[in-house]
Amino acid sequence: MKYGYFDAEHKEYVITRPDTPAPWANYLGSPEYGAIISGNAGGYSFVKSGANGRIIRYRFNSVMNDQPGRYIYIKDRENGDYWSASWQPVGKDLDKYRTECHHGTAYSRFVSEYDGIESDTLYYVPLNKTYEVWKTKVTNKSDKPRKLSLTGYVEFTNSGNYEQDSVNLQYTLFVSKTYFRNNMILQAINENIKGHAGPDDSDEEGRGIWRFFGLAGSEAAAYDGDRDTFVGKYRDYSNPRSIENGCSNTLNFNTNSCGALQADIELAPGESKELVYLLGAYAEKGAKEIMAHYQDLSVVDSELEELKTFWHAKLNRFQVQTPDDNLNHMVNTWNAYQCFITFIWSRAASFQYCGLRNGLGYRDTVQDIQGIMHLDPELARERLTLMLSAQVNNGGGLPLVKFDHRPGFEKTPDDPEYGAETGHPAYRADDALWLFPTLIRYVKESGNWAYIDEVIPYANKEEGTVYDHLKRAIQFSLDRMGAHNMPAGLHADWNDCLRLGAKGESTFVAFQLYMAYNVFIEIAERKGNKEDVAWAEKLREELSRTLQENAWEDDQFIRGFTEENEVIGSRTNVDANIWLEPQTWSVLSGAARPEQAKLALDKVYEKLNTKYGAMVCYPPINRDGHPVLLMSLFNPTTKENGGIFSQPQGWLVLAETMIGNGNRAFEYYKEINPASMNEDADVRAIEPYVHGQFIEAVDSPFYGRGHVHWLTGTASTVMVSLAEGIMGVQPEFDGLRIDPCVPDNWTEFSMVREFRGKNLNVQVKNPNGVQKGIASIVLNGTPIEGKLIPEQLLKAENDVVITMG
Ligand code: IFM
Repeated sequence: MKYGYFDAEHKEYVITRPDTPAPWANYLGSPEYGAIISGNAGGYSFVKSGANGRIIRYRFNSVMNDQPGRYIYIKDRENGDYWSASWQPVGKDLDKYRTECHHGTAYSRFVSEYDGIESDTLYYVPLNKTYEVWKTKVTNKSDKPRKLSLTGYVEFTNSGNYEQDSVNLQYTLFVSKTYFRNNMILQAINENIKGHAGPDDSDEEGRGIWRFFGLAGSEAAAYDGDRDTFVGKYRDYSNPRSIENGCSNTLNFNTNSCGALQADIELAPGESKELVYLLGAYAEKGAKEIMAHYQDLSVVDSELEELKTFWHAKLNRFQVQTPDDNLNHMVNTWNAYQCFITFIWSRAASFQYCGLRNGLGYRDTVQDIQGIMHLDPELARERLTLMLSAQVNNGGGLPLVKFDHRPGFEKTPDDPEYGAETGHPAYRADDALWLFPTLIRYVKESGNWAYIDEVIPYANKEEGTVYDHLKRAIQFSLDRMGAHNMPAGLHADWNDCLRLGAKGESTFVAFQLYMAYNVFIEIAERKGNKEDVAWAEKLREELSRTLQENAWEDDQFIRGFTEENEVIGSRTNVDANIWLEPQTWSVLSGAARPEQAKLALDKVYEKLNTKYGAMVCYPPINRDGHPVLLMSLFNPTTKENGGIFSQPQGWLVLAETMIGNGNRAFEYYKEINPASMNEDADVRAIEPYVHGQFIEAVDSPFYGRGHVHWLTGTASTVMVSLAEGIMGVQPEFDGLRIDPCVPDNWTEFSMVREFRGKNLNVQVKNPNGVQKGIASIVLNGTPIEGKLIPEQLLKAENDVVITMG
């Protein structure tokens, strides 16, 4: 079943059937003021923290699903019939109720029509503002005058902390009150208390925590501030008492609070009326200023334009036109936008993440940076600097970088306080090693070679140049080697479910270390530091020998060793006898010999591939728990336990392009491209325009179903595999290499790419149907030697013609 389509021109996904198999969401605003909204206007908003600054409710795991949200009810006052501007919560018969939800870049728009009344409702958070705007335009398309009531509705939390709000009712029910003043419902929490530290605004005397829900464009004819009065006994959001009977001007006291504002309007045939609802965590003075800003409703148009310009300018730095529309939609809009959302929000808030994590995960964040590198290298640099400052002076990364991170003063996993505060009691083996692929991408994208010598503090004490940080990251692994002279797996490597400990070893981390040596050698050579080059080359050779002697088994790499020297991921194991990560990373790191690379990737194709992507290991563990392989916690075929884990799919696509297999790389890409499932959306369930964390694998009763939408490292690995692998755009220190690896039936494609402030319009021709290889490059009419387009030859605008062959 198909529920919508991609609108490439407007960079939107348009949901045409609102009864989607799961809530299909969009992100508005930023973590300063964040809002998540589904295709039925379900979702929640928060200020600064999804866990502690939640201002409106959304019930996870609840029936009704995907409620509550940002509702606008429309009622015909003459016949008493009512519906909502989004299909839910009233849920009218879809034969009579026509609707489209346009999810765009940081806005969502719902255009609906029922019984001759059209509503066009836009939700957004203005750029760099900390409140949200809902603008609705209602048009009478019938041939008779209509008397309508429009009621905007939100269910406030009684505490910003969503756990307190959900469970500590003996307290939170008795601290909130609502008022109706100046066309707004004002909610006060702990109104008598001064000096709250929470993110919500206090009044001018510093009292209380305040939120507001206001109406501009019409006087409120009636209101409610008490949720239970609004909904009414034994009813729900599909049939609230205050919609059937009209709002009753009831404010809450020792009950749940809400904001409901009813506007009564009359429309002649063809006439339209516009209203704006405003929501935020402001006390009366601030709220009034915001309300005043919207007295002229046309401000909404300019704010929407500003948002679009902001986002589209970022996305337009890299646009492709290939024979595959589904790939184009993702590269040009949705994968790119998801990379930004994941980068900005980390794992803060979604319909699965509640905002409980009080910081940035080291590994996730350093990888997320790669996804936006080509679109905003300066933003990437800022975050990279933060992550370098969260490296401990022993070279390891802090597993969690707190939102209030103070470089130079942090406790580390060596201090018990750090584990107690963050829930991370020990180092993970991979964290700081992610710096290598990310940092080298930054320097090559930006050309900012001086960054290598920038001095950045360590998390706990001391400081060093970026170069020094890299050297210490290597040293961290060298100080923690196991019996086979491979890095220990510690508390986890990329795979959170591997507890290899201080002596168990991880081939994944060994490949990461191998890549680290390569990057370090490249940088040290360019710096002219021969001693360091020799040091790293010797270590790389030793590691290569170790890997060849201990980690290669006929046609696959093993996953590692337990502390008891048991082999994980051996072809002779009963469970989990082939793993995806070491096969892909053996290639990405350059450690696999050419024949091993081919064998290892062929093995993946043979044993792990499915029509929805490659499983992370096979067979899943389906027996007693294993102290090292924690994935046995999960149902087989799920997540790390043999699920089609989405993040490694990007590594797989990239690895195939590195060995020149364009056909297979593209086959894998199609398998995991959410857009490929647009026509089959019931199988995938989650949004066809964003990646999720994993897909249930072959033996699942729900094979193909996706989970954990939006905030996932998949966004960045897949984007890198598309940009660098398939499209082949690889920045180098001195220029841009464009070396595509594509299916052999792509005869022609093009792209535009910004590189260091210059624009390149690239036409690629593939007359002989090859998968990889460059016959010629013509830059601005002049042929150039080799595959690298030198930076110094670039003008402001450039035409590049590449012929593959
Ligand atoms: O790598 C991790 C990530 O950090 C969190 N989600 C699961 C991944 C694989 O275990």
